[in-house]
Amino acid sequence: MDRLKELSLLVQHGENVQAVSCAEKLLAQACPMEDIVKALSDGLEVLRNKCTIENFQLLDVLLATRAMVEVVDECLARKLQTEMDTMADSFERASGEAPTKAIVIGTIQGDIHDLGKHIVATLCRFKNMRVVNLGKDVSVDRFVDTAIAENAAFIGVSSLMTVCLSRINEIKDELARRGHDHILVVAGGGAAQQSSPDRLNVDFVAHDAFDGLDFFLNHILPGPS
Ligand code: B12
Repeated sequence: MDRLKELSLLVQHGENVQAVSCAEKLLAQACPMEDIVKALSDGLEVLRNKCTIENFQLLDVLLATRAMVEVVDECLARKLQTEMDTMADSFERASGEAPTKAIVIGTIQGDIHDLGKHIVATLCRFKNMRVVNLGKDVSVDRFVDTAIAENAAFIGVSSLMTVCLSRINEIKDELARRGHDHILVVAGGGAAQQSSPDRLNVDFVAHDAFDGLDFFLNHILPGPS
């Protein structure tokens, strides 16, 4: 069987140990990280019908969730760390100091899904961004207060729950009201992806974690934090 397909199935069945070992083999074969993240997402996508208001098979979904998080933390993060360590010497020599640009990231109020956001936070951290992770169920005020206090360049907001989307619209207005509308707002997650930047009143809607990362990296200007 195709190894990426195997990884999806292992995650779907909550086989955490085997999923980690399968992902390690994929990385050893130089499989792109984008393909691994897609396989993880596909594994959870299949559980959609076990996670409805009427049919909530919590154990199955949580076991799959655990398998996905372990692959991200034990395989992808470790691989990114190794790449960073390899680059560190030459980078420090070239620039004198590590660059940091802050992103404040969280899941919008009312929504407790945080796996996608966790992947984005992991990728950003290993791209030398300073990540302030507010967790889940985060109010608009908390996003805005923290972004201003941290002198952040970006707010990354995740939403998988359609009913929570309307709150995202308020972030940019609240930033503008406080004179900080230079902070760029990027939305992501299954529900946000169904919408548009205009409808969500954000600067960008990311279709996956790498799409978001590209936006951040393309909009990082030199300067403090
Ligand atoms: C896992 C899961 C859960 C877990 C969450 C565990 C956790 N720690 O996150 C648990 C069991 C807790 C859960 C609970 C519920 N869930 Co649920 N859940 C899912 C499931 C199966 C997978 C979601 C997931 O993590 N996918 C994998 C990640 C990696 O994908 P992702 O989030 O899309 O992220 C990727 C991109 O979107 C992007 N991204 C995400 N966020 C961001 C942010 C930024 C800034 C950027 C740049 C990119 C980005 O990066 C990621 C990698 O590319 C989905 C079905 C689905 N496939 O979406 C339902 C789903 C999201 N759940 C759903 C529902 C209804 C619920 C419950 C209400 C069920 C209930 N009976 O109570 C509760 C929610 C309670 C609440 N208030 O939030 C619905 C939502 C429907 C809707 N559109 O409103 C879905 C879609 C299932 C369905 N019925 O269709 N759920």
